[in-house]
Amino acid sequence: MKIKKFQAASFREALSRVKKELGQEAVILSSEEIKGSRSKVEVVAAIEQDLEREELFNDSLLKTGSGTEKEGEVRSDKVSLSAGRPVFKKEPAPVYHEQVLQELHQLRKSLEALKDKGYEVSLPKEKRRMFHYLKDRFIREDLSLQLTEKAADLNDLAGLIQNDLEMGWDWSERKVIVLIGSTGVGKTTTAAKLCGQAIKQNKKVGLISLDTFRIGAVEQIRIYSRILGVPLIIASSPEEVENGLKKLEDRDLILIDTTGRNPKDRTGLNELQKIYALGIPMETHLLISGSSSEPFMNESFSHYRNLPVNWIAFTKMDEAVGYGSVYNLSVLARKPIAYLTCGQKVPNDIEFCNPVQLTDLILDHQKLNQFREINPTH
Ligand SMILES: Nc1nc2c(ncn2[C@@H]2O[C@H](COP(=O)(O)OP(=O)(O)OP(=O)(O)O)[C@@H](O)[C@H]2O)c(=O)[nH]1
Ligand SMILES: [Mg+2]
Repeated sequence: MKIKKFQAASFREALSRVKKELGQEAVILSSEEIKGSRSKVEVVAAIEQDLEREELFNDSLLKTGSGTEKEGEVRSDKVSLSAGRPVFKKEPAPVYHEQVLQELHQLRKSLEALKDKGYEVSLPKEKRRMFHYLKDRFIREDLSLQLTEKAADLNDLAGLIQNDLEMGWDWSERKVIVLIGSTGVGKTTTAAKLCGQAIKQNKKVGLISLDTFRIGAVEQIRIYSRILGVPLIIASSPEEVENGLKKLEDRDLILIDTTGRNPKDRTGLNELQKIYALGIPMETHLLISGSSSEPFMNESFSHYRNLPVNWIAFTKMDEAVGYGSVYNLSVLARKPIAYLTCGQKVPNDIEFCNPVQLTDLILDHQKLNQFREINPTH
């Protein structure tokens, strides 16, 4: 690329000189007005490689010996004769040369980066700010964009998120709840927490455990049933579940704890299908760990999506990096959120918050521990 600076009395004159010297293909890199007693304009123009190559080729015909230019030097158009051989007069490179090249390089890099970001470029400044605000809170790009398009300003975002969040789980009527979810997500602990909270509200509670698979699982739930003073039935078949439910007929709330399975393993699903085949009215809570990665959350949801999931509950929110994934999953799965669990303590570490409070947590307005100080469940 050849770059040259032109000064003239007017832009028109400068441009015609650029065309004359560098040709029609020349591009203008910068232009500015120079104030003074007689105002002038300065135009920096460049011409692409081909012409340069052509010139080099022509020059090389004139050159003798090795005579290539050192860095920082440019060829002059003027040729003089020295010892009968034509040589170029070397002139120091104009200061702007390196700078302009660097700026061009930077400009190209920025343009490429912007091109990669696609739609982001087309967002006005304020919208771009909203988009990044949401993305920084782990809300998916496509959902962030949707919210950004709908919102007039940052304050609008909270309202939009609240509207998208379906919540409001309650236990005003008698319920049989099946807790399902991947291994170690917190099913047994959550069953115990729900029992404890229900007891606080003077409800009669019962526990059924289907987990005879994992070593120690029966022992774990037995300890909880003993501490909470709740009847426990261990069932290893659908018939035993049916019989267990009959025995617990006088209970306001019955929690069925199930075996945790790897979301890639379908065996667990078949066992659960048999329980649903009993035709007994049950409510299913799919537990998803808020501390797991978003792809894992999505996989866990997909694994159980063919079961009659009524509610999603997010566990281990105390270990979560952000709450955006809670919004992402509930919107994409189109399932309401029952509650969040936020620690290992039974029965206190469970929150039955509403969309306004959850939105505050998602948007990071209120940290979880502050929220818990303001809204003690105990
Ligand atoms: N930090 C944190 N830990 C939790 C929470 N809920 C449960 N845990 C812990 O997670 C671990 C697994 O909990 P469990 O209740 O046994 O999980 P599970 O889903 O029943 O496990 P499996 O039956 O083996 O599938 C235990 O150490 C719990 O104390 C929570 O909300 N926050
Ligand atoms: Mg368990």
